[in-house]
Amino acid sequence: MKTSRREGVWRPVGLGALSGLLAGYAALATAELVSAAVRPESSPVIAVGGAAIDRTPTAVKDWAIRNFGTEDKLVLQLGILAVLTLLALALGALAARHRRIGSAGVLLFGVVGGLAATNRPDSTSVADALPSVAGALVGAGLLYCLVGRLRSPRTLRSPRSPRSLESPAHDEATGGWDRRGFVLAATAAAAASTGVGLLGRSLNGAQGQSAVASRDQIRLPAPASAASTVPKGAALRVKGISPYMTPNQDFYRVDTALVVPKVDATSWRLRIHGKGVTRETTVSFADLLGMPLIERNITLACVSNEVGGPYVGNARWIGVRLADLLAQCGVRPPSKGGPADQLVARSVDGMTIGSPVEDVMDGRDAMLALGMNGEPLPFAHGFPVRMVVPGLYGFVSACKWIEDIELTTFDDYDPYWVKRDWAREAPVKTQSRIDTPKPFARPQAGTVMVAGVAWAQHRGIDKVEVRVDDGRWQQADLAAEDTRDTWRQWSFPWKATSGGHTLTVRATDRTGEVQTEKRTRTVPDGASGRHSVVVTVD
Ligand SMILES: Nc1nc2c(c(=O)[nH]1)N[C@H]1C(S)=C(S)[C@@H](COP(=O)(O)O)O[C@H]1N2
Ligand SMILES: [Mo]
Repeated sequence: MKTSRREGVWRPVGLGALSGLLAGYAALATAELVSAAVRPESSPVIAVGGAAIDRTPTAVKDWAIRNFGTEDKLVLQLGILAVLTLLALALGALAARHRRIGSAGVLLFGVVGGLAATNRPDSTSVADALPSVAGALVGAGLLYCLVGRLRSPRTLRSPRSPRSLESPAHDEATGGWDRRGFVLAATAAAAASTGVGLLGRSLNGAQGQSAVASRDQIRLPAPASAASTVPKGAALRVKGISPYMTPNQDFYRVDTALVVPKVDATSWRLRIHGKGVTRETTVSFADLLGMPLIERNITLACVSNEVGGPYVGNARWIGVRLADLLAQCGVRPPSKGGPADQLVARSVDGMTIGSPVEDVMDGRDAMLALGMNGEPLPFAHGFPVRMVVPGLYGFVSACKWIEDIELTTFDDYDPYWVKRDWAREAPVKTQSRIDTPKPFARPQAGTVMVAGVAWAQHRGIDKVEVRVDDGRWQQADLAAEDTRDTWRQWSFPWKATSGGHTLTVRATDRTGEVQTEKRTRTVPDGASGRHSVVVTVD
């Protein structure tokens, strides 16, 4: 009992919690400013968020991608902020009782943030720990000072706290604690933090400006080899169907980057090296622009796409044929005696993506893409350069913000997703989706247009069939084919009778394989099964 009275200095816990909140705010603001001097990705929320993404069990990550989609990162950051808020309140309340321990707790979180930042795959320097550590020092110091203003009358009367008796800050008239001093210090801290935080924000934003300027300056030359002209009949005029070409702003985005990397195209370089590379090469963006460019329509799909899901899109890409560039570096595919069977692409944000060298060099239009639907790549889609390989899921082919290509073997190296339960090799599975009617729609009885898309990149789609309830499979009308690397629209005029009905779709690819009804999860190599939609006909 005695000990607790001696150690436990009474201070208002609520004001302690408020001090904790202010300290947390000051810590994050300081970190934001320091991260502008290091790099934006080193700020604690981003670093902890990134570390969380790296460590999230594959099933949970997949669930997050499915449920929050492109918003998954926003949800994660808000979650981290909510946890930090609670921690700040708790540490502040603790500091009201145990000033040193509470303040030390803030320092501990600085260490956690610093470790997270230096352990990210794209971290190359211990400097990445600086924002977290500096933030924590400021936060801990502020908490210590603020809580110091909260002294109770009981403490004053205690003979064991003679220092408090002498404290000139104490003002008995305000109920025992230095209200004026606290309010002044708290207000000053909040104002200073806001200023520091905003300055950090704007400095971090300015760093992206040279990248934005470099993108604005790019004029994509005419391709040496143009894309197929999309046949007239490739795009159906059915309300509610996905447009044949997916506009950039609607194109799905899946990646681990909490801050979209902003790379300046003028200083960007791509290095090609590794096993069997007889002429190691580094190319600039200008070098690529000077090479013969190909333009191709290619449908890209994500392995995390559920049956019927939205993570698939079709775009017109312009870029350099990867096989030609590799051949210039002396690379031979395994079938021609080359020693490397895996091409590992590495991005500026530390992502690693492995593709079979054989696939990349087998004649398909694998490319280093510089443009998407007539403009330089959007930042979110990999500016300045990304890979695109027809027929393979994005996680084994479509490295965005690429900066390095290493020729190696599947035995020697497991890239990012493979370390997290996903397959080494993953060709796209034959899939089809009903875009309209939407689930639980209530169409009128009569002719209802059922329509959607089907894809089996690099094999091609030969047939799409629709089944109503448990009826027989009926052939849908296929839109004209663009290329076998693109998806194909389909439609089916359904004589709908009133009542509840289930519509199911299946596609057959050009190898003759019918889309399986066997349902599998997305992990490890893509979901299989058939898309169904339940509607009620009025
Ligand atoms: N640097 C980087 N590249 C990446 C990824 C990533 O997380 N980081 N995700 C891959 C995955 S899983 C897919 S499906 C495609 C998605 O490309 P998009 O966002 O342009 O649609 O990018 C691939 N390239
Ligand atoms: Mo993906």
